[in-house]
Amino acid sequence: MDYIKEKLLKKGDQERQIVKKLAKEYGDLQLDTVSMSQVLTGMKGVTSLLTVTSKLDPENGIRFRGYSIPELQEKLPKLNPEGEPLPEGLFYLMLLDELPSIEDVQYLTNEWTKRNKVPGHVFDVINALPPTSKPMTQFSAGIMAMATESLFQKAYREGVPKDEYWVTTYEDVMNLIAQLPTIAAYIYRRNFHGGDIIPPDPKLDWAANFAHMMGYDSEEVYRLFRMYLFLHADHEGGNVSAHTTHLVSSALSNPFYAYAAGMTGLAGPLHGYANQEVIRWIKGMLDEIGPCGCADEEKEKIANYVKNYIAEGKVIPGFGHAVLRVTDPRYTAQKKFAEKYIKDDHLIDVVNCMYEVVPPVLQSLGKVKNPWPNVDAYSGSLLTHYGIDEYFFYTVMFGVSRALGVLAQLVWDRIYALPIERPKSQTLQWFKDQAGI
Ligand code: NMX
Ligand code: MLT
Repeated sequence: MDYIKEKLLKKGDQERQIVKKLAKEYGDLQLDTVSMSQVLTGMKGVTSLLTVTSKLDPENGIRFRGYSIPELQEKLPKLNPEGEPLPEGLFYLMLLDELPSIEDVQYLTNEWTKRNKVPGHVFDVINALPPTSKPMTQFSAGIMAMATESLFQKAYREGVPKDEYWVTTYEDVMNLIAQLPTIAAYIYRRNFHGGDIIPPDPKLDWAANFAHMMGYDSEEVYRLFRMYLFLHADHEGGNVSAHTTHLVSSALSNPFYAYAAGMTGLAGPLHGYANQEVIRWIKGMLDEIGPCGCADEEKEKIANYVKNYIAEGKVIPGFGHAVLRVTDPRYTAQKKFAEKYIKDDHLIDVVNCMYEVVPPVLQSLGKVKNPWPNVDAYSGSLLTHYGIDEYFFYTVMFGVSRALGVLAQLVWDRIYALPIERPKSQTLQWFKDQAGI
């Protein structure tokens, strides 16, 4: 057994007992109340999930196992003291609740390199889709096709005891994370570079290898990918991709099914699709108003464009959030990255200008709970700066990253032996009866 599994076994035994005790001895404890408006506006703020990997505070943003983004940028192992932490380190932290050493991170890099060979039929499934199909369609289909390899599914059919489900879940999770960059890069090269596929380089870390397989081999892009894959990795349990993955796997569907389902949720325009939509939206605006700086008359042009867009019943991608009530710290981290490494970039200037223009317009509507930018407002402009301007692909990159958090959590779902998730629904008559109307 590898040492990560040994640690999980030890920690998992203790925590499983705690979860069992809480459910049994404290089962009647009231944790929250639910209002009519919460049920009818997407269950916002209703505590109903157990997620250990990260926690989101509306005012302070995400903390991964208690650590903020700036703290982790300092504390997680890096290859170069000036660079960005390796996402492997964040996975280790989320999975084990321990800050990793550089050796721990290297262990994961090596494991993922060993496990990164994608079965041939996965590419056949992707190739069966027309190249015009959306990258996220290809990505989720590819992940579904990987389910043939599920060790969890096999073990379940063979009747392994429930307390051991997590062992093969961990194996599936490690294989899935190892292979996602290869699948994503394959889709990228198939769609945008005539199918000229680049094999992985065993000397590179997980993020750099992804950049390499996409065709970008510079320290600058490696650094950007390490940051990108770190920042998008997790956002507690209630976001659509995390919650879907958790829900589907609660039926003991294998991790490949569960993650493919999560990815179909990530593909929605109110969730991860915004990652790509921001750049399409800005380009559309610039086509209409022309190249612009951030002088007063240019800000006015942007504001008018924003207002007209909203008047058509559409949302401004990259702004707003279901939980956050401040500028997303993931946005701030990317802005700092741009300030440190990038000079004179028109698209980034426009993104910075939007920060001044969009929130007051959204505030003026009187209904938007959070007018501030989210993670998606910045990422596309950084990728575009380094030449990765095929914005239709960005949500796939988000999907590679999101695996780190939600799949670490999935291992814990099985360690805790969480049961099938099955909330109660009611009819409209029932809601009317409650209101007495
Ligand atoms: N532009 C225009 N209107 C907005 C925006 C926005 N960016 N954000 C919220 N609103 C509207 C929203 O559509 C709703 O209108 P109505 O009552 O007419 O249906 C109203 O404001 C209240 O919505 P909120 O309660 O503030 O937001 P909610 O929690 O429902 O939704 C988002 C959160 C993130 C879905 C929403 O802010 C949005 O659509 N943002 C743009 C899309 C986006 O950037 N999504 C990415 C989120 C992060 N991620 O990566 O997943
Ligand atoms: C995410 O990263 O999942 C998004 O910010 C959406 C969310 O947290 O609801």
